[in-house]
Amino acid sequence: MLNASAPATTLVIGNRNYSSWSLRAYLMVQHCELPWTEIRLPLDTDTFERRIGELSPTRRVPVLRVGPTTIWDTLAIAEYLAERFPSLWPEDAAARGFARCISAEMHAGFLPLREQMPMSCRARDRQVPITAELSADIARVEQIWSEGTQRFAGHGPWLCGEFSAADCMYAPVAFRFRTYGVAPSGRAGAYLERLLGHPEMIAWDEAARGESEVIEAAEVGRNGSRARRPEVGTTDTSLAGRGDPDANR
Ligand SMILES: N[C@@H](CCC(=O)N[C@@H](CS)C(=O)NCC(=O)O)C(=O)O
Repeated sequence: MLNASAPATTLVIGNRNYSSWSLRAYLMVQHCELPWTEIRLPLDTDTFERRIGELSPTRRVPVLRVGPTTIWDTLAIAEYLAERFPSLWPEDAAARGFARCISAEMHAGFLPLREQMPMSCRARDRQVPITAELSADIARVEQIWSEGTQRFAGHGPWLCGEFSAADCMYAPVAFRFRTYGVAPSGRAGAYLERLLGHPEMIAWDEAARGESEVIEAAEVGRNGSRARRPEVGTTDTSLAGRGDPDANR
């Protein structure tokens, strides 16, 4: 924990219901037990447009502000925090290496998953077509979750043993899987339940339910009826409905 003379820390986030990158950073600062104040700018609103420029050089959230220092981009926030709170990465070198790899992989990839299954914590029973690209992303997530929880089980029950930044990076996938009915089996399934049961995930989820903003573009797959269209390269069109791409949430 920081001492009393530590500079004020602020986390700029979007709506809890929709902002998956904000969720990741929130879990990180909470894990570090860092006292912080929140600036919440709901995405796609005039408030966001009016204020984001003065807070974020990329006009995106999350942004961490510690005294005069501004840190943007979730992976950079993880590394910045980990300099003072090393427990944000696993202690074991092999686990730490794996955690960094899969965190980078999430940060740089999984675009079909992020586009085709936008996070909306409140939403349930949504159905979208499982395109070949989406199916590959889901399979890769399941593989990572199975491998991590098996290889590092000796250090703890999380993705790389002890709870770490890697769990934060994959946390929004848990809300997505719940919304779109993706139910991994075995170790990956158990890990999904563990993530959804994390106290900070429950707190975030409850706060999301209290939010009133609705971003229609992220509310896809209602009754399997939105924007149905065939996909190039689709191997499974059994699920109906595809919403608007939204990689930025
Ligand atoms: N690479 C950035 C992505 C941040 C991002 O895309 N944030 C979204 C919200 S989850 C955003 O600010 N969107 C606003 C916009 O694109 O106007 C990170 O890792 O933090």
